[in-house]
Amino acid sequence: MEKIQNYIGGKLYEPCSGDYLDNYNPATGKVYSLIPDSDSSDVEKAVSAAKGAFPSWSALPSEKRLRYLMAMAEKIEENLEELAIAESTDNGKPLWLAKSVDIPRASSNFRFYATAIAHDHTDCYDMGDFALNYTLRRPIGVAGCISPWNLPLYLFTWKIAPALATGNCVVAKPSEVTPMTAYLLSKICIEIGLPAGVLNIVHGLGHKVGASITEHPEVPVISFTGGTSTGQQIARVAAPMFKKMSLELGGKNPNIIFADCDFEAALATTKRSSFANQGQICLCGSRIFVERPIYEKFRDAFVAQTKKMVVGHPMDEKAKLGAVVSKDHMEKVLSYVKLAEEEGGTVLVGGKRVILEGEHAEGYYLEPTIIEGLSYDCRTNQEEIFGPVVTIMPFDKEEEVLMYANSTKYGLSSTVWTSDLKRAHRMASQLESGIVWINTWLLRDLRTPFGGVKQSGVGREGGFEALHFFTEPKNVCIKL
Ligand code: TXE
Repeated sequence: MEKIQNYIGGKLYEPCSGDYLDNYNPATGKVYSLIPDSDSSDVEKAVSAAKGAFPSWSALPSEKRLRYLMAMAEKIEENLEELAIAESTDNGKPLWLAKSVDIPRASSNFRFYATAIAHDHTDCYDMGDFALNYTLRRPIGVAGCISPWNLPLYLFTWKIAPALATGNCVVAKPSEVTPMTAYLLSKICIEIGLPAGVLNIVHGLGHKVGASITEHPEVPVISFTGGTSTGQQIARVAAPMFKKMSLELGGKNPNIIFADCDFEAALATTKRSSFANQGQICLCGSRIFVERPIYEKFRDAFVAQTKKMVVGHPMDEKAKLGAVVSKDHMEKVLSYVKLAEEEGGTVLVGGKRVILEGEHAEGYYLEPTIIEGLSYDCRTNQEEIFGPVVTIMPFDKEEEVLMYANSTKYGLSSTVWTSDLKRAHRMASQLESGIVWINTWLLRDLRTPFGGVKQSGVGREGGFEALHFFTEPKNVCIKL
């Protein structure tokens, strides 16, 4: 049984405790590897390694750091197949999805930030003959990066890349549910000769390893992606310590479809925005609102096409959906289907566990599920389910659907389908979310600010937002 190891000070180590946790393959429901059950002593080792590496790493000229990040990007590309199989085995997502989205994006994350620091600049405020101001942007020190299980390497590197690019050193914790690609990344770091201590990866449980990173007095900046309640817990600890925090949390995103939309495009994309990655993307459009004139036509076409979607094991090329990430999560999602029916909803398609043949019989597979007949403010329409479950309902007026869309405690992303340009701008300006897609979904330009409002988080990732998050500005004013 493979034993994953921590990566600290440039080397691979067993956890100080010597203890390990089971790592399950969601496609079979079986344990297939072991994860270090690390604790605060492993975090202490990692923080001191990061502190030790910081002076020289932060002093490196950016074009030197750029080369290390480019080498990471290239090695990830070279190891695409192995990384994709590891990701798909660990998370349950179809292999074709890991190969086409997760791993290529991990490579792009490193490449994007490597080149960003080659062109970054700061400001100068010229007061004529009187004085001159210039802004210095300097790395902060040891950054704590904590990431979730839904897009493991994709989101892990989305934090690590800008943190390293700006000259910080990192103590990173992947989710204990999907540790494998982070472990393979540590081997890539060793292969490319990343200086010891620049990146440290400590595996283990959130309340032990994650909490140790969050509360460590020598980790002044925390970048977190995960559940809203965990984000609240992190903020409770880090805020009184005046740590800088980026919190990318949950979502309950509206998908608003007007009668004047491009019907086929809206239908095709809605299938993806509803069920991609088994609905385990914080950006999924889990609440679908359709203008009444096309409501029945759209609903019936969406149900008919969803019925045809294949749920299969991750290595099955025909599988549109693979396994959800864990038994607990499968049961959580099924409990929401039950709640929806208790709240008066009707399951139009799906709603049940799928039992596959042979070695996959105990895997965690769920049918893509569409539910109608619920009120906009019931729990099913207000709480994040984070599985292949969407609700659908009609609306008559813009003001009505805006009220529905903005009615949750979340505000991460929204999607609007219309051919009326004025209405598109009007809706975009009134929707309470950090991201609005018009006639598309999940079209990503890494330069754009990424993040949500309300309980979807604090701060933004992406582009220069991330470079500014991982640096401290200092204004120097010289009297002439
Ligand atoms: O997230 P957690 P989970 C949502 C989704 C999901 C829920 C919980 O609704 O059902 O969050 O998912 C670490 N201090 N999203 O359990 O618990 C933990 O070990 C420090 C949305 O994965 O937030 C893991 O590495 N760290 C999200 C990371 O936090 C702690 C994607 C995320 O775990 C900690 C995933 C603590 N006290 C889930 N407790 C998105 N926005 O994309 C846990 N962790």
